[in-house]
Amino acid sequence: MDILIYSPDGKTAPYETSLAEHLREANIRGWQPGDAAPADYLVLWKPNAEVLLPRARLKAIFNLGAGVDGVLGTRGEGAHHLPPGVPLVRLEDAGMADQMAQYVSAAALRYFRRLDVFDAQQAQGQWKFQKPNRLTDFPVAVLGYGTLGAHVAKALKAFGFPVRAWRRSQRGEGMHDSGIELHHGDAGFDACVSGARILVNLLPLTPQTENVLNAHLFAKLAQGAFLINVARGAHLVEDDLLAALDSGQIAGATLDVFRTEPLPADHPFWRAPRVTITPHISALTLRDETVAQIAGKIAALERGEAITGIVDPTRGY
Ligand code: OXD
Repeated sequence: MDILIYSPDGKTAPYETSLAEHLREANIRGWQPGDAAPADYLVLWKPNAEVLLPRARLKAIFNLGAGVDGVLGTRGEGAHHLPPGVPLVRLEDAGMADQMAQYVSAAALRYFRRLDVFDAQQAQGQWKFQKPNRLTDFPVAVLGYGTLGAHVAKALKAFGFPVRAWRRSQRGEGMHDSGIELHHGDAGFDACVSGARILVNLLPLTPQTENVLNAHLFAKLAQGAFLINVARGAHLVEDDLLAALDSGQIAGATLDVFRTEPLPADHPFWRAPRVTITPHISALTLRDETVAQIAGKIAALERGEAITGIVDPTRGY
């Protein structure tokens, strides 16, 4: 069995070594320009078009991340580069769900416990009491209720936040899951976000979700709401956020993802006092967990078994 690994930075060696430990009989190679040789499996992140050219024997393509917009393109334009009939498989959790839950909980609790306000006071040398918030006044809306979104929503619920969540299609569950109020489809979107104090974005990036974090949506949240974006920069209309911060409609934003990464030095977010910036670290791809998951799926496919995590390229996730 031949496995070909591609990463835009060319640093495939640690993945080659680690995969070889799981799949001892496999021939594993890192992609080099001009490599059009057969491969049974491709393991990749943000591939160029050449990597995806039709390749003899190809059985599946594994994405080294949860979001597949790096393969399909922001607007799904890359879908037609995929070799026909070859499933694209995304990473499921692989240690990311716990990291996401920690990051989002930390950001939500920071706003709820007003640590952002105390930070600002400290910078002014101010010792000043702030009335505590009540959890009942802090409904959280989580956009995206897949593997990561559901884990995040449950973590927030465990802290006592009233949590609502939205996903595009209903998957058998009713209107509640573990105390989380669930909403679906276009009809359920407003009910999920209306009056929310914290908006958490975990949506996949698709043509339908690009620019979803915009002035129209911000106006539906509670006055002085907070935004936590851990999905993709292209979900956010940046000028709308800056205007909502100016007007006070949004009181603070924690952003881990940006349209251009690294965030350019002259970007206004760097100077926006109520924007917290982190460098796309909310949930890192952990090599050991990732490789174990991919190797397990390759072994299952070789045994002729079905696997989970197969992406529907027309939906984009
Ligand atoms: C992912 C990411 O999609 O790292 O997994 O952003």
